[in-house]
Amino acid sequence: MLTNKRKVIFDHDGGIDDLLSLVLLLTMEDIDLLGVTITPADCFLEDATESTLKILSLFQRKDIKVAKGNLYGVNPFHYDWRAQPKMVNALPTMLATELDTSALTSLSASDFIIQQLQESEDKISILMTGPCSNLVKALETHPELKDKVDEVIWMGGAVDVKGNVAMHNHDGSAEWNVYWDPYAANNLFKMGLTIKLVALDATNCLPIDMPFLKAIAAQRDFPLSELAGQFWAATITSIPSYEYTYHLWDVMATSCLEIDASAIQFEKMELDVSIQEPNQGHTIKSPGNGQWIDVAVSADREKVLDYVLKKFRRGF
Ligand code: AGV
Ligand code: CA
Repeated sequence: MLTNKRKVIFDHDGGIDDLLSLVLLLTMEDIDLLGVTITPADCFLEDATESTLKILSLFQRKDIKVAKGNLYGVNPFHYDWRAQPKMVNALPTMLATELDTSALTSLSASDFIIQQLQESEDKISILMTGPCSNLVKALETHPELKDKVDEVIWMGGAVDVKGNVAMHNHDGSAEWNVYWDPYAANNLFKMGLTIKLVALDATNCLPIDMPFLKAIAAQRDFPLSELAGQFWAATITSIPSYEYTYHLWDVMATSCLEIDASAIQFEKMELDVSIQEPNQGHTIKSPGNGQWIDVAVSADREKVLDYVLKKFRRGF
């Protein structure tokens, strides 16, 4: 289909805000979503595949292909986090939606990315809200396809703030999407791509708290708000210490595709990724030695909130 819309592949890892990012993406009129690839990171693969297919069905977008990832990082997510998305599939709207697997491709996520980049005449942007393993594998095996990548928008990293990894052998400096596969992230930052990194530095201002849930609940007559309120409610039992509190992480990264540029502030930084203990996965400033990356350093809380609330005032 000939279109002037911006072409996007969405790679997510099945978490609750990953799935809400898919919902948000499907409301964007100027985006041509070519496919959804799944990283089995902050989820179990079959749960995330089911939720993804059902969300596409709810939007009548079964034409969008879905590819499952087969790569696993060295630092697995906590199993109780990986089980969170099971709640999503148990919600009435999801249970009442029939599972249709016809949009599933037999290609792995990285092979699907390769195929799309090879076949497209236009450049493609990659939005990633989980670890970056699928994209990195695709570009390692086909380096010539780097030129086909327009921009990478990645929810990941923590630069001038502490991270959200709390493990025995870690100093707490890393963000989980980078930590899961730090080797892939280290390679990603050496590929010379144009990268927008939506780091904890910016997302910290938007925790999923009661006032936020109340604001969504107040507009629950709109089907998207009803669904989003239920999805986010499932995150509220996260132990309320910083490392565990849920934030508007992936949704903020996704919003970068259309939100007013004044809502999220970016700064160019030269970054590298540590692959060693005790700060494995830390996105470190590395003057003279790293890759220049546009890092989201802060966000206008009200503008992002208004945007999200407005976008969810509609049906499927
Ligand atoms: O570090 C944020 C990333 C986001 O992509 N994920 C969750 C989001 O999808 C990992 C994560 C950090 N803390 C978490 C996470 C928590 N308390 N529960 C589940 N996932
Ligand atoms: Ca995620």
